[in-house]
Amino acid sequence: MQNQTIAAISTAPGIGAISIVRMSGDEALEILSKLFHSSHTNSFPSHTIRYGKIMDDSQLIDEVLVSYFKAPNTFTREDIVEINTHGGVYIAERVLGLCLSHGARLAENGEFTERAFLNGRIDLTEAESVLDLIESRSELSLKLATQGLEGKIRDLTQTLRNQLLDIIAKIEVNIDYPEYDDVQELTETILIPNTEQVKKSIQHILDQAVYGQLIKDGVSTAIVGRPNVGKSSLLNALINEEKAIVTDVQGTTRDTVEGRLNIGGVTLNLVDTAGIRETVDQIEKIGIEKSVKAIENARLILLVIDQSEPLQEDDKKLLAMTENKERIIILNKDDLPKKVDRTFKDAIPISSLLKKNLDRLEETIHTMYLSGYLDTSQDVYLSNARHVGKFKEALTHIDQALITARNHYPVDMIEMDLKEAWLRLGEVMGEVSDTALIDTLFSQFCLGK
Ligand SMILES: Nc1nc2c(ncn2[C@@H]2O[C@H](COP(=O)(O)OP(=O)(O)OP(=O)(O)O)[C@@H](O)[C@H]2O)c(=O)[nH]1
Ligand SMILES: [Mg+2]
Repeated sequence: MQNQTIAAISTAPGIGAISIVRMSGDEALEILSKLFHSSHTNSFPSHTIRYGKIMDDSQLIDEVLVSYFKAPNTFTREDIVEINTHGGVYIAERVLGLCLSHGARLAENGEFTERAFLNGRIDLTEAESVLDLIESRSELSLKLATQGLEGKIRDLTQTLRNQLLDIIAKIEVNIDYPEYDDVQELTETILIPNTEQVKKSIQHILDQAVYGQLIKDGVSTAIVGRPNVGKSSLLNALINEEKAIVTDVQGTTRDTVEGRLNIGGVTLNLVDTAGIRETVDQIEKIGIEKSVKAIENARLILLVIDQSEPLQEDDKKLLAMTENKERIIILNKDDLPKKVDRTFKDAIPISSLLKKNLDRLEETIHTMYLSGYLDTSQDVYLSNARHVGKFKEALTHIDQALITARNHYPVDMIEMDLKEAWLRLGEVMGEVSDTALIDTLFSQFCLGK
């Protein structure tokens, strides 16, 4: 079935220098001809730009530049027309309205990219990388997104699939011509070692993906401690903004306060929490429950201790509560005389008030999550949760295949799991006809993308 021509405003809403109305589909040029008046509309060579006027009957709407890209060398592999209007919400909407009244349909979120995928211009990993590219917030997350865009995730996945296919082919030959191959020998010398090789590669990719996901999603970090130790002061000092209220009243912070910090490519998603202590105050109690939840949900805990006071029961409780988590102990108020009666290994003395020694804290966090791990010029990092999920599923099937092989079950049983693994990896690139999945994925895009 022929696709209807779609249209949307592709630039961000609001006032800007230019806005772009984009159309994709067989009728794009024909629709354009009904609203675009130019001194040479009779010929519009592909991949060129024309100056002209957008007219609604005899009314001039705007002076514009129009680019025309003829299929198939276009983003969607369909004809594409892009009308560059003057920036402004109303003008762009007016031009879009004209496109729609002359036969285009309003595009859905991500529909241009979805067409690029459906028409085979890009695979799913590349389409998802477009989204990651748009959402990237640091140099490193941008690098990861471009890895996907360059097709590196596809190539990596395809290599593994070919290796699996090779093993499957050997099994097929054995099933078809059992007289030529000794099953025992085939299993011992080829199936098990080759499958183990694939397993090792997938395992390595999944180990690396932990860093990829960290870069993409950031480290969820909770700032915790008993009241008045300076948690909110620390949040404010780190993000350089007076975001959380700071007072010398115990129990100032009642609700969690969030902030974001980029430390050399590692994004910290910070949550400042209510000070934890025994209390009868109803509101404070709710805040404290939220703090406990924040501790559970966080990957990294910044446990703040006021080193100008002796250690208190509430401090001890928090030390015990966070013992098994990734944690940095922070000895705050280092500008005051030291009264804390215990030493802590690897604790970092700081002063949130004077912003003293924060660089050491940041260095520690950076080393914890990045140093030595990421080399985007050498390795490909999965950062997309869907890809990681599919790789994990593939690994489960490969493990099962190995168990079957080691137990000397018939080779077609090994093959079943290897095929499943091969299919799961295919799903990474979108080799599925699951339209619900595809629709959900592309709906995350903005309109006009
Ligand atoms: N001298 C000194 N005072 C500090 C420092 N950090 C915070 N304070 C003071 O300690 C008091 C409490 O600070 P907050 O940041 O509100 O403490 P909190 O841990 O968020 O407190 P709650 O929200 O009540 O749990 C304020 O008066 C701050 O100015 C520091 O490094 N040195
Ligand atoms: Mg506070």
